[in-house]
Amino acid sequence: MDIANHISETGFIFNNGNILDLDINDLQNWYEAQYTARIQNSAYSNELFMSEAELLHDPVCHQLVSNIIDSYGLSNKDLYRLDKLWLNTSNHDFTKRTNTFVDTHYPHIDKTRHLKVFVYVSDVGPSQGPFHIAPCNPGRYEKIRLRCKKTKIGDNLIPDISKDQFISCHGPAGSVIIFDTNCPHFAGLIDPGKQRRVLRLHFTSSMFKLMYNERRLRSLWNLYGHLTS
Ligand SMILES: O=C(O)CCC(=O)C(=O)O
Ligand SMILES: [Fe+2]
Repeated sequence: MDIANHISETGFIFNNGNILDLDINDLQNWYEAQYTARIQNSAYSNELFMSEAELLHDPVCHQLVSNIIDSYGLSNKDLYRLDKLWLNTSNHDFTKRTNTFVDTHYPHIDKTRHLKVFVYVSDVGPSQGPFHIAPCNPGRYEKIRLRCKKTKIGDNLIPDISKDQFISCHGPAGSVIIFDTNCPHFAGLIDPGKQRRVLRLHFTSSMFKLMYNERRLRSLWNLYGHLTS
């Protein structure tokens, strides 16, 4: 599949099901162990940032990320380069939080553009806050994004888009979503008592015209870059 072409036309891919043939039990155990052990020390309330060292040296992490990159052809230096990996657990209370720069539960584009890959680690039904996206040519929103101010709250919200343009991506653990953050998207609401676990990978691109941590990109590239080509 030519991922760059596909993304530039419709902005996203949703593979409902365990497309990467992951051992879901292993994945969930690994996720839980990482998350439980370290979330207290995380700078973020519901997510854990995997460091460059972990991406380079944790064997489970490495195998998983390699599998994703390889399966989708995400190792073309001129197109996409791995930047970050997050473990994200959202729940109902988190939905009610305030005072964030972007409320992810409203249709928005991201101020910092990425290609994001979500791998659902838990089953995500309609009541577990499925990711929603309005398919589009991501170029369409680039002007709007470039007008956004880093410090201004809400200027990346896209309010004038009807809810029925959004696709609700619900699916079992292992389902994969890949999207350009220039397509309007939002996180669905989570019912009380339910949680949603997602692995989130961020890829940068020279097309996105941004400053990145070149040193980190380079070391990750050295490990993951050769995979598909
Ligand atoms: O968690 C979600 O479903 C969406 C989060 C979001 O807006 C993002 O990752 O850019
Ligand atoms: Fe977003």
